[in-house]
Amino acid sequence: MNPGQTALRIAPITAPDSFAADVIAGLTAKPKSLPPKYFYDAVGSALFERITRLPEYYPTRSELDLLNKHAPAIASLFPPGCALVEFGGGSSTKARILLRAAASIEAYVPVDISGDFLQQEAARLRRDFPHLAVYPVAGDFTAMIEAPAETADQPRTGFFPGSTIGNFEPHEAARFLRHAARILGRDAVFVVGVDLVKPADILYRAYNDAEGVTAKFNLNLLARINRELGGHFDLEAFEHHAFYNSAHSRIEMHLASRKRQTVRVSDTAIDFRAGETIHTENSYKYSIESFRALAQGSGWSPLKAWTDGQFSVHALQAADIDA
Ligand code: AVJ
Repeated sequence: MNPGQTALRIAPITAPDSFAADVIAGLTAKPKSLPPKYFYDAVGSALFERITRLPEYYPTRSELDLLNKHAPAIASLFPPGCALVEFGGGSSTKARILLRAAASIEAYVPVDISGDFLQQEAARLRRDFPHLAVYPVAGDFTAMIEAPAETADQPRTGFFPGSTIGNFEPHEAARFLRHAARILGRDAVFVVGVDLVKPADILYRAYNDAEGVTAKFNLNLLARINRELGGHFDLEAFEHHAFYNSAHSRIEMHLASRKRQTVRVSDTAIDFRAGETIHTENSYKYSIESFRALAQGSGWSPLKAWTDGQFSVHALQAADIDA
């Protein structure tokens, strides 16, 4: 390696791939479910990119506008010489807004399961921000034990955009926030993007777009099982269902069997009743207040929140655990 060039740090931080085991467990459970993290193979990631540009899917546009508009205010909260740790930072589009605004960021640590994407992105970032140290970590960010040793002496800032936190059950979100507090350490600031509760028709349209891209994204999970695990799903025999469950403040996505059928996945036969669904995703929505309460109960003090009425960006400060 050339002197002066930053080492690419890919640390194995998860158990070997458990896709097969998770799929069989989910499809043999009652009710059937699959973890949403498996949406994002190459095909699924490309479909998600298309979702973010759909007219009905407001969250990405809202969050980008909020970050652009308030980047100086957000950056002013960062400790000098800090390392920015992004949870799920595969494409650094949103982090770049903070990197441009905050001269205080000395290092950037994107943590993502897609290792190839991370490598490409790290190279581009080093070119665009020559003074920035980039330490990519390939792995599941919920399983990350600690920040890279290279950042041990730097104060840390966390970044968790996209309302990815909405994929967690509220108690899991609380656990993740506490976990992030441990990784980020004393005096850390944490910037979290959170989608807001709003009228059901707007939410419905955001997950039932006219072009059918979200349906393709959902069905790709079955296509991926066919490709990678020798599954025998007929994609025509399942349909995309997405609806707002107001009792739980969450969008639910399901794949519904159009008929009674048996589908073989490697050595396991899975029976479906007509209309039976596989629950593939929850996307929890919060109010500013309900998210603040969640953060407050999970090791963080709310510092500030920015919103356009649709989406919110929260800045949290690590609560002093010794106090
Ligand atoms: C990436 C989890 C924030 O919940 O809105 C988009 C994923 N699913 N359309 C979301 C998603 C269907 C997205 N998150």
